[in-house]
Amino acid sequence: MSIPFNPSDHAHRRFNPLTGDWVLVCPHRAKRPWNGQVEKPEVTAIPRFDPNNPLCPTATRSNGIINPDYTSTFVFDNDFPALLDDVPNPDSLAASDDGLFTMSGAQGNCKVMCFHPHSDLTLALMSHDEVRRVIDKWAELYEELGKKYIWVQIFENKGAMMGCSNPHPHCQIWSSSYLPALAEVKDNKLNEYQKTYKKNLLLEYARKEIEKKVRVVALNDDWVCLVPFWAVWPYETMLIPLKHTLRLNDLDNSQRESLTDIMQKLLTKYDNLFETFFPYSMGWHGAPNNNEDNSHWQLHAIYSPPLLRSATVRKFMVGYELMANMQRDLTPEQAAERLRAQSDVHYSSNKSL
Ligand code: H2U
Repeated sequence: MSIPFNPSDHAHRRFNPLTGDWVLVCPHRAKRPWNGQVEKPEVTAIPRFDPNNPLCPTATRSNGIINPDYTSTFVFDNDFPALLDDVPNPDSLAASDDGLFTMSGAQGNCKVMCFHPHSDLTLALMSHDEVRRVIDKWAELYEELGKKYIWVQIFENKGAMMGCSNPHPHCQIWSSSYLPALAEVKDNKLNEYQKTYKKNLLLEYARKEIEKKVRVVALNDDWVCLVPFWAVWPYETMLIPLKHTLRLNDLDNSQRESLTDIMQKLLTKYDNLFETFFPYSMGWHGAPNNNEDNSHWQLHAIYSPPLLRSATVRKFMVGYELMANMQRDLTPEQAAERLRAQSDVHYSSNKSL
């Protein structure tokens, strides 16, 4: 082949040093016509208050408990928790010496956190102070739950397309007695990198991405928002603090203020991209709570949005992705460029950040 390689035109694979996974990038496919499924646009006319919505203030939840008339954030134990503290471990006979039928115990706690009393708001549309209170509450919960659980997973499923069961702005917090699979992989990879290169992988990565600029979506004094070099979802992004920070509760006042700014900027750009309430799953990853040396860790957030071409055409992680290798069409650089180009003023309002 005599044509020189061009990553914007030619299929190639990229390595994710955080997980050890590869992603297949096929930029030429972004030009193909789409005859597949078109999702119904998400219903955006959500009532501010619905007495039958169990996440609203004063509403009655499925278990009969009445929510307080909350005015800021509101946290409660999930009425249908996936993880419970009071669960026995499998006995030693359950460990199989042929390596084929191994079980391990799983204890934990699941909480739901409402961001705001109004159902028609999102983090992009809430005020700066309201979002700051969400960040403070995340940090507080992280600290409190981290005293008991090795891993505290804060995540937000936004939009029905991402399995969110309720339009009210909220996230979930699942704390566990074990390191979840992805956390364990990252812990190992971050540790290996630190040992090999004598550098913190994510701090080094963030520094180099800021120099290169092509995948940076937004930058301020404390944070960078970028489309990772190894992104799998079309508009996947990461938020990384610029200084070494292990966990959410380690963020100082300046980092929390600038996180509020950059998060709202990103979420506004997301919404503006296809003029829709952009669906996504997001989550925070920080050092495990294991009293070990975790200097190889660096706090970060990951946003995984499913939309590809419009408010109604999504990326499906099916066939090749499930059976062989994650695959994407537009390049991370193209995705970053499109996000960067979006206004910081939300399309539905005159609100400027
Ligand atoms: P999702 O929209 O991401 O599914 O989160 C909503 C959570 O709220 C879900 O986990 C919980 C569900 O179990 N929930 C309650 O705990 N009580 C209720 O009355 C309704 C929903």
